[in-house]
Amino acid sequence: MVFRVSLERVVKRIRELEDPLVVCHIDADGLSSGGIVKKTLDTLDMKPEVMPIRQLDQTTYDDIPWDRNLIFVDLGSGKPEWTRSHVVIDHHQPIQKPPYHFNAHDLGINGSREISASGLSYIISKELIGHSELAGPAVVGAMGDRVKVPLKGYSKVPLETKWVKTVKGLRYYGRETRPISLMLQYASDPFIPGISSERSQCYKFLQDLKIEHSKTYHSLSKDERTKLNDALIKFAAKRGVPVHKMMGEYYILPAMPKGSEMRDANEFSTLLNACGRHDRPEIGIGLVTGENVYEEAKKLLRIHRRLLSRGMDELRVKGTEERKTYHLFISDTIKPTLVGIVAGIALSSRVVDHRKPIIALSKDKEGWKVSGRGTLELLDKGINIGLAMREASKGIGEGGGHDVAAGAFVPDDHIKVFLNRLDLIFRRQTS
Ligand SMILES: [Mn+2]
Repeated sequence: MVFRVSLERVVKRIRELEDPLVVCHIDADGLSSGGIVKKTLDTLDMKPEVMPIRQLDQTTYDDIPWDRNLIFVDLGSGKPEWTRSHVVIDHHQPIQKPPYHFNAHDLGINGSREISASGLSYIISKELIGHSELAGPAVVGAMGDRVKVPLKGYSKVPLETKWVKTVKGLRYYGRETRPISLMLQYASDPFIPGISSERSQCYKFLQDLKIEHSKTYHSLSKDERTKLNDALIKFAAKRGVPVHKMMGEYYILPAMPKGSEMRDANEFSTLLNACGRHDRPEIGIGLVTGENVYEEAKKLLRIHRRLLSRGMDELRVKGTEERKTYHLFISDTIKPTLVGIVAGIALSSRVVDHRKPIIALSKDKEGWKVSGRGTLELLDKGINIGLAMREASKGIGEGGGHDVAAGAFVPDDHIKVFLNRLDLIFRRQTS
């Protein structure tokens, strides 16, 4: 009931808005959501504008035309004092319940693991224009924000359509665009000893199965795919890998071109992230709304990959400082927007010991951008990076995020205290 009432109130409000401006976050979920709302309002001939921003705080406050009719997506709940009279579609922890805020938590949904802003945006879109191809991006945003798979509850609404196909298979990255040899080499979480990060072993493994290594997972015949799945699981089981985490449900966008990142929801989310993190969020919005910007986005993805691999080189050369409960990596060259991804790769590819979380620091103006990453295994042991970041930055900085990936900003003077606090918090979480 709360859900229906809230939905109808927000939808009615959106219809009334003149000359609306959509303000969205620049990550995959933010761009998916922003694109969904934009395209929906385009369809209604409301001619919206979109303004993607890195975050909503003092540093961006002055950029926002507060006298216009604003629709915030994937942000806004944390600043009710600013967004109170505007529409907000968000899944981050709310502080208040203003009338036009459509927030997962107020609707009885666990916003951090069960739905993304893109999922909520799609529900609003469906109410306004019915089911549409925007079901695809709805799932893409969910993958970007690591919503729990199989999707459930309201997150399943896009799955009712022909624009999203639910399939079962290996949960590793690159099923649509990477040669299988590469997909296996980069397979992590769960990590497979003897396959992950072992290039020549991957070739041998495929050769033994008589599977052409340059084919993609999706281009294998059904028989080949079954053969590969079975053999890989058997191999991994012998080496103590939690094999139930290797296979699972994932989502394909069948209307998208074969061989493009846009066909696999996970790969699409990486493509969007590349746009946002390399200062071309409008390209990401264009992908979602169906403009002809794929080649441009691909270029950004290539730059993204190059910078990540340079970041990994720096981490390998410099190494990490070992704290009691975590690895500390202080980067000199990696962009603040990429350092978290590099930290995540280091952990999942076991370049650093996977039994401790990693905290990475990158210099940002008057302070430090902090990124923390964990693994699913660490979550099982009680680690929650998001809560740790929030607690450690209390009174000295700003921090928060998801259980497995989170960040903070801490001024120079306080970074030591912050890092010491993290040690105490992680110890408490696992005791
Ligand atoms: Mn989000």
